[in-house]
Amino acid sequence: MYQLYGHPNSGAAAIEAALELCAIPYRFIDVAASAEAAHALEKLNPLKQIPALELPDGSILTESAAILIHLGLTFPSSGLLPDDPIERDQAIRGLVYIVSNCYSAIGIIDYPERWLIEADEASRENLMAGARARLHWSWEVFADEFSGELYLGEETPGALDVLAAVVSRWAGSREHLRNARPGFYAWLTRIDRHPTLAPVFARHWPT
Ligand SMILES: N[C@@H](CCC(=O)N[C@@H](CS)C(=O)NCC(=O)O)C(=O)O
Repeated sequence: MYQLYGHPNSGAAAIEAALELCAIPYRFIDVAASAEAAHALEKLNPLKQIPALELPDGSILTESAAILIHLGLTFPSSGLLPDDPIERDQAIRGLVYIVSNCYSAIGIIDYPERWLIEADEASRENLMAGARARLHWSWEVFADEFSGELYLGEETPGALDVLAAVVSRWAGSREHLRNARPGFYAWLTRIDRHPTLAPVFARHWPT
């Protein structure tokens, strides 16, 4: 069985949503719930980052884009990745765009001291503000570049939709997009309401 290491309000929500779209059994291991689970994660991923996915054969996948591509290729009927090779290329491009431009900026905003030699308060604030501005601009570019690849409400959402809906929840990105790209913002909220995804997101972000 697949075992997903994560915790609430995290990028593990994207993988959990994808596992639900694949309609396969999995176990969710909350690494914030016990020292034992946190230690198990550290053995699997020296970065101590989630999501990490243990495959049924015992091998480990980290990195959200790699996990989503694995699930899309292993369960093609899930629709996580498009069948058409040209569309699939663009979906993979979009996944890599999100993790390298948006998810990475979140890591800087959450842990600015990792990127500073002298982590005084002024340097931390300066770096966090710059990363936040860059993150919001990166989402504007994503909205403009990838709107043609996105879920329109008739078919099943894919991996790109799911990852965008999760990573856009942090560091004021949704609030920024509400004004800067209202059409894209409306699309994100439509993904949130998808009947398979809404219960997953409610577990991670209870209202
Ligand atoms: N490149 C990784 C980033 C994963 C990541 O930053 N996860 C966050 C939680 S949403 C985390 O584990 N942060 C803890 C840390 O970096 O120490 C991916 O795409 O999956």
